[in-house]
This record gives sequence, C-alpha cells and structure tokens, in this order.
Amino acid sequence: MKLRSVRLSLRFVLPLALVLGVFAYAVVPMMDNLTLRWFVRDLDIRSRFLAGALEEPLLDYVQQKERRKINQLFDRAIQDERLYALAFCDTAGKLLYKTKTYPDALGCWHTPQKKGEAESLVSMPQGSLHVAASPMLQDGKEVGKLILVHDVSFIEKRSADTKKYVISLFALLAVVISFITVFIAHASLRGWVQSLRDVLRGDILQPLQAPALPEIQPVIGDLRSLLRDLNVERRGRDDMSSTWTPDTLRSLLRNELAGDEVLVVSNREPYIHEATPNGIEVRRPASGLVTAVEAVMRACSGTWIAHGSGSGDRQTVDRQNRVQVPPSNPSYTLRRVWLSKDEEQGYYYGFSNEGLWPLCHIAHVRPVFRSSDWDRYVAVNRRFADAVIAEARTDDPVILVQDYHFALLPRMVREALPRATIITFWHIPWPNPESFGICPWREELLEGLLGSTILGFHTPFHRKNFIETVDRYLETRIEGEASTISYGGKLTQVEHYPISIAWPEANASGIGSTATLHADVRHELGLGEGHLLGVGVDRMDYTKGIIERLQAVERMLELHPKMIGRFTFVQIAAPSRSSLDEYQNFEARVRGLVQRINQRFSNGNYQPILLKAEHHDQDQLQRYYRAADVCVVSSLHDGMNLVAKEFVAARDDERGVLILSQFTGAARELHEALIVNPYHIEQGADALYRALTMPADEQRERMRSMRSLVKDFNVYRWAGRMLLDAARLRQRERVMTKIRSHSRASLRRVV
Ligand code: GDG
Repeated sequence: MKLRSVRLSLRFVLPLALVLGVFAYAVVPMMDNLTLRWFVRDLDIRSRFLAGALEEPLLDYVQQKERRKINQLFDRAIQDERLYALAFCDTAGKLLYKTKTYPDALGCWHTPQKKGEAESLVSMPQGSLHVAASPMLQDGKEVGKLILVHDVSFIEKRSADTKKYVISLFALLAVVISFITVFIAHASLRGWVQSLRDVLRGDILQPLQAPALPEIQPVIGDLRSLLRDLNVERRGRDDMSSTWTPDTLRSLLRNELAGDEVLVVSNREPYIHEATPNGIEVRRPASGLVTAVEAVMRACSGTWIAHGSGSGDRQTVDRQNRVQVPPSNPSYTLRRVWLSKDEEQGYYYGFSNEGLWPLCHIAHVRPVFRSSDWDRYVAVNRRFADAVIAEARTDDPVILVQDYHFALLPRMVREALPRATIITFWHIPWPNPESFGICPWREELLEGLLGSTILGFHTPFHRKNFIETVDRYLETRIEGEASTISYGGKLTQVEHYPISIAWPEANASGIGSTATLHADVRHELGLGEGHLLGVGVDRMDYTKGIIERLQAVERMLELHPKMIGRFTFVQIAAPSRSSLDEYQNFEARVRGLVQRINQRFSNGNYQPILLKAEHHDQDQLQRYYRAADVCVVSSLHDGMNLVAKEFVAARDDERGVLILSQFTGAARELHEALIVNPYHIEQGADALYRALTMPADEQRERMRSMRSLVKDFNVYRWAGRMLLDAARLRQRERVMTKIRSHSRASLRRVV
C-alpha cells in the first residue's frame, strides 16, 4: 500500500521536477546576464567617483612632475580591494604613470567604438578586469586621462553563487510544491474514497454531521441507484420472482416444497385473548417478530406454536390447545403452550430478557445470568420442542424457529426429527465473540443453534459475528465462502435475510385519506391545523433510544425557539417486560424527562411532548404514521426495526421524513432517511429541524425511493428467500439420500 502511494507520488513529482528543471535552465543564464550588467554599471559609477576624488591631487602632482607623490597616490588608491590598477596618459596617448599592477597590454586604453558596459570588460591572464578611462580637466581643458582598472573576479564569484542559489531555490520550490500538491491530492482522494465508502455502506449523513464532499454529491444519486439495481439484480437472481406476494409464497410452498407442512415456533403469540368484563377481547401484541411472521403464516397456513399468555387464552382453545386464527378470517392454527409463573419468570424474563437481550444489544445495560433462569430456559425449550414434535404430521416438516428465546430448540428437534428442515431466525443483533463470551452457557447455546438447517440474521455483519463466535468457542469446520458450518457431521447454512413488512394493499387501511387524517389527528390532540407533528412508535425498551430522542427534541427547541408552540412530538411506547426492574427504571426515567421538558417549554395548553405509554391498535398507529411530518427511529441498537418500514409504507402521499438511527439494520437499506447517530444529541436535533423544514420536493424524492425498496423487499420475499434456500437444501438432501441408498444396495448385491 505504502509502495503504491510512493509510486503514485513519484508519477507526479518527477514531471514537476522536470518542468522546473527546464525552467531553471532557461532562467539562470538570464539572471546571470542581468546581474553582470548591474555590477558593470556599479563599477562605471565607482570609477567616475574615484576619478573625481583623485583628479585634483593628481593634476597638481602631474604639473609639478612629482613622480614619487603620484606613485604614492596611486598605491594608496589601489589599497581598495577591488581597484586593481591605475595609470595616467597624456593627451598624446603616452602612458606617463602607472601602478606596478597595471597590465602593459592595456596601453592607454581606447574606449571601444560601440560603448556598452559589457565592452569595458577585458579578459587578461590575471583574470577578468573592468577598465574605465576618465578625462582629467584643468581649467576646462583636457590634460590627460586616468585609467582605472577594477578586478572583476568577485563578479564571477557572485554570479556563480547566484547560479547556485537560484538552482537550489528552484529545486526546493519543486520539492515543496510537489509535497503540498501530493498531500492535497492524497487528502482529497481520501475524502472521496471515504464519501464513496459511506454511500456504499449507506452511512451518508449528508448534510448532517458528516456531509459528503461537494464534488462527490452529483455522483451519489447515480451510485445509489446503481447499488439499488445491483441489489435488485442480485436478489432477483436468487428469488426467481421480482414481486413477492402471499400468492408467490403459496406457490413456492406448493411447487418447491411440495406442499410440505410449515410449523412456526415463537414465544409471543400472534393473537392474545384477554378476559375482560365485556367478555373475551383479542389483542395483537407489539412485536416486530409477530408483525412479520404473521403475514407469512396467513399466506402459508400451517401451525404456529407459541406461549399462551392471555388471560382468556385457555377459554378459547380446543382440547389440543389449538385455536384457528386470525379470528376474523381463520387461515392457520395457533397451538398454545402453557407456562407456569416460575417458568415464565426464569425462561422469559430472566434468561431471555435479563441475559440474552442485553448481551446481544450494545445499549450499555449489563446482562444478568442466573443458573436457576438457565434451568428454566432449558426446560421451556424442551417443552416447546416436544410441542413441535407432537404437532409434526410428517418426519420432515419445515420448522421456522423464531428468536433468542429458543436457541436450544433446534438441536432438540433435530434429535427427534433428523430429516426436518429447521430454519432459525435470530431477530436481534449478534454481538462480537468477546461480548458473547460473557454468557456462562455460550457453548450450549451455539450447539443448540447449530441444530438448524438454516440460521438467519438481518445483516451480513451479525452473520459474520456469529460465524466468528462459533469459530472462537466450538470445534467446527467453517466454509467461509459458502457460509456453512459443519458441526457433529451436520451442516448449517448461515445467511442474512433482512426482514420486512407486508406492503399494504391500496386503500386497504380504511382509515381515510392522508389529508383528512392530517387535520383529524391534530384536532384530537388539541393542535392547530398547521401544527408540526413528530412521532415515535416503540415498545418501552431501553434499546430503542427513547431518552436520546427526547433529548434531541429538547435541544432542537433550544436551538430553534421559533419551533416552540409550533411543534409537538408524540411518543407511543407500548408497555413491555414491565415486571423487570431495568424496564421499570427506564420507564420512570422517560416519564421524568418528558415532565421536565414539558415544564420547560409548555405554554398555555402547549406541551412539546405527548407521551402515550399504552398499547395502541394497528389502525391507531397507521393514523399517526400518516399524519406525522416526521417519524423518529433512534434505536441504540436494533436488529432491523420495522417501525421505520411501516412509516414508509404508510406514506402513500409520498410526504413525511424518516429520521433513522445508523445502528438499526434498516439503515442499511433506507439510505434516503436522515441517518443519525442517536448518541449525538445535536445531530439528532439538527436532523429534526432539517426534517421539519425539508421542502416537499425533497421529501417526495426520498420517500418515493424508500417506498419502492420496501415494496419490493417485503416480508414475503424475506420468508421466500429462506424457504427457497431450504427447498434447495432439501432437494440436495433427497438426492444424497438416493445416492446413499443406491450405493448401499449395490454393495449388498456385491457382497
Ligand atoms: C425485534 C427486533 C426486528 C409497537 N407499538 C405497538 C405496536 N408496535 C409494533 C410496531 C412494529 C413492532 O411493534 C416493533 O417492531 P420493531 O422491529 O421495532 O422491534 P422489536 O419488537 O424489538 O422486534 C427488531 C424485529 O424483531 C423483527 O425481526 O426488526 O430489530 O428487536 O411492528 O408497529 N403494535 C401494536 N400496538 C402498539 O402499541 N399493535
């Protein structure tokens, strides 16, 4: 790398040095000539001055013919280091007096016809001399001339010195210019490369904290669309079909998986029946996993096995603990598993949410691991594995295992159903090997997961972390290129499948047009029609960056006081894991912060933050998404984040701005969101202000691009890609089984 830079620099430095060299070659003689002329002119003046000074005593002595005194006068005069010799001639041209140093060859020096300073120079064996003759006048009449000879060797010396200095100066100049230019070129190149890298990574914050270089701006749009096309093309090749719908998924199951049965296992159930004074009510949980997998199950039928957590759940199941869902239009079976309070406490709250959840998210909350929780985790994984095995009607079902609650289940099921295709999807980030190493049962968890046929993560980064973790803690064979891990003779394919949502059908929401919603929602909140509205939708969870988001709102109001009274932020925070201390403390902090900010900026009825810490139904969420000017997703760490995609999908008016944390999986796809580092409060505040003042055209352009991506890369494609990969592996497995049984049969015949 260094050698390359040196070579690149030389490619620039050498031509520059050459140009400057040629320049110096032409300039130096010119300079030489010029300085010579200056010196000659100086000597001419000097000679005239000396002649003037000597004239009076000299003429006196000449008149008195005082040869001795004349010699003394001349000798004193040539004490001057540059005056080399003197002579006096009469008007007849006879040399009367001279110093010993005077060259005879000069005689009475006849000034050349064409007078020029350079012509007063003569070359003598003793060196170059400057000769000047000054007429000596007495009473206005010329009585002779004084010839002054100067030694000019010092001029040659100075000229040589000048030459040396000029050449050195040019050389130095060449070096300095080269270095400055090379340095600037390198710095700009690095800036360019960094900007391009940011675009490729999707980290482009422009023009927030780290704006892309202005020179590169025009390239960014092209680059993005090129990347998008590349992505579409690459994924399109894999997916067979470019538009994925429930029908595509159904036909995939029919054609590629021969109608094989599909079983889903997750902790959270898609429909919770609650016993209320008004009878049994159905509730949809606030869960990204449920949002995604439910859409797939509606398309595929099959059985979903989950924890029956609702107070009315037992009353709604049959004797096999099954109920057909969705209640309004049953299309698949929900099989409930019951857990005791103890089991739920240890497996769900304890090991899963006090241990694995903080372990996998970088949110600076320390994981807690207790042996008793681990025991419950093992036992509940066993309970669910047994339920899966019991539900399977064939020996090779397709089983979709969801999330970190069931890391041990894949191996447990594999032992009972070796031919099953087990697809495990890890919905949260996977940490680096050091972080994961904190878990006292790390080897067991990894072994459990490697019971899967396919193991999926949202991003290539999480997949890489997983492979490195396995490499660190287990003896396995890893094929990096194929992304497979071979453990105990079984192969697991590790892939990334970015999850998404079901694209809403046109006019399916039935909640009215964006224009009417805009006014209605503001009216319900007691806000004026033109009031600016921001929204955040999350579970009340410390990984979602709710505190940082509220701090950004506060900072924005500080920096732009004109927004006070004009802007309100609605934070919807569905209760989650609220029996855990960490979550209770977090909620108390959120409430305290909201109160403080509201006290600071409230005015009459105006409050800048409206905290709605309760569960909302999907229609209510859609209303907020569609009425808001900006949606803020500021997770400190998030596997994907579906709220970002839901907001984009809801905006069929192509308006509204998405502010998205760079630490979400979604930020790798939604490049046209305003990407922020949620820890940087000023950056969040700037993004908020920028979103609220963004021109409609820019909103439309960004929104249109994100909508086309989410529409194409929907949840059916997510499931479809995993099922296609599973189908390919099953196909291969079948061929291998046939080959094996053929070769066994041939062997038997031979024996
Ligand atoms: C995990 C990963 C990954 C929210 N409040 C209510 C409500 N919600 C819905 C939203 C959205 C979902 O919950 C939240 O999804 P996220 O993706 O943000 O987050 P997690 O629940 O943490 O999910 C995450 C996801 O799994 C999928 O793989 O994206 O990274 O952490 O759909 O609309 N839904 C209802 N009422 C609410 O009050 N009905």
